[in-house]
Amino acid sequence: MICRCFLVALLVGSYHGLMMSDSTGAPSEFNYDEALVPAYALPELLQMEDGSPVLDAEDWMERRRGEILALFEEHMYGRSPGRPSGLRFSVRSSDAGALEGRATRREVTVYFGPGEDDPSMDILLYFPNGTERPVPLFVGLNFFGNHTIHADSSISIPTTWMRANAAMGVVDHRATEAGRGVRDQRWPVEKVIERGYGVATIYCGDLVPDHAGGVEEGILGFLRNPAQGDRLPNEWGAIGGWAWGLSRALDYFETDPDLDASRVAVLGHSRLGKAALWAGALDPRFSLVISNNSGCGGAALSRRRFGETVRRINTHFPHWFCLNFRGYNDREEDLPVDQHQLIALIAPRPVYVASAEDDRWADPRGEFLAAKSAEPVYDLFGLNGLGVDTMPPVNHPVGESIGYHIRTGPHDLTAYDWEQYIAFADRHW
Ligand code: GTR
Repeated sequence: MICRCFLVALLVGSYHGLMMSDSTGAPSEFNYDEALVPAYALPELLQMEDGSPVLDAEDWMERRRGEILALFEEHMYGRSPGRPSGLRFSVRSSDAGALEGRATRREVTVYFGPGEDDPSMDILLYFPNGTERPVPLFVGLNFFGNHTIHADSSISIPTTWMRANAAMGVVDHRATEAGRGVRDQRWPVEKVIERGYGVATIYCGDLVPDHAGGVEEGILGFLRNPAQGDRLPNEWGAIGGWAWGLSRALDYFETDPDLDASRVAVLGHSRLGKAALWAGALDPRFSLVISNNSGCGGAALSRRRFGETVRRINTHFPHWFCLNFRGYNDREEDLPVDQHQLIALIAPRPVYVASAEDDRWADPRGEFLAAKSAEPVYDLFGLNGLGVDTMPPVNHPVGESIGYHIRTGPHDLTAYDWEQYIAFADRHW
């Protein structure tokens, strides 16, 4: 039963012209009251579409997993193409004297077509010197350019379109020198290197520019069949495109003898955390998957309608999901999937879901419950998931094959978060 005042909140929320936010940064006219979360039933994980039960890991891998993946493609993220035939890599630079000699910095351009003007993405990599080869690594997209993650003056600055953001040094929708290192607190490169891992990042706008017209540009426009006409209802959007780019980075890692492509953790924050989860679900080569504050359309259960809703995300970000997803605006209960199934698609590989206490917009409890509800699939593999039944207190990480924490503070990717991810990777690798 959906209570009336909650419906009113939703209707008001769908008018987003005058968005107010409270001290936590959460837009205020959405539901933040646990008592107003509608009653819901999650779609079955362990029942095939023909009604028969999933009895073991083989049933899951051979049959049920594919059914669920197809539903996510059809109704939510859209269908992604595979590796393009024209894919090629060019190492732009490699410097073994980076970070005072502690690391190697490498920049690699991945071309998606044969032409020099075809879309491409730049991967920035740091990996430790003097450790065993090949090196396991973390890979994630960034919001405002590779040069923002570290003050290192040798990092190339992206030339592709960028969202306006003066604090990130963006001028006329282009990155500038002023952005160098402005996001270094989200990317503790030295710390990751010290712990023996590499770190790789790509500017998300190299793949899909993050604006409503982005579906016509970048790789989405480039890989579209010109004869097709309008955008198809199940055609991929930005999240699909970003996830696809992460897999293309993995294609490169497989060719680089310094890197261990069998131990790559894909991680992402917020919208890029949604992309990391979808990449991990689609591409079983990722050995570990990390969702940082990914919220609606990421780790949070849609049916709870707590904080960001399906209508709001489709309205504000019409380019993120496939067109079919809009059919579930205000109809979350009719979605054939929910986000516990996205997490379950990663099994038996380890997955980590992280929330932040003040990030109510992303629905921390909904993220925890999705992780918890994915456990039956890990059980099929004889693996322990979270190891707890209720949400842990703040700053108390839990879990074996499914890691979870809620930390104090706002929507962000922090040193605390990284510390847990590195420890999780230590345990699994
Ligand atoms: C918000 C959006 C969230 C999340 C966030 C971000 O505006 O509503 O779903 O993706 O942006 O990416 O920082």
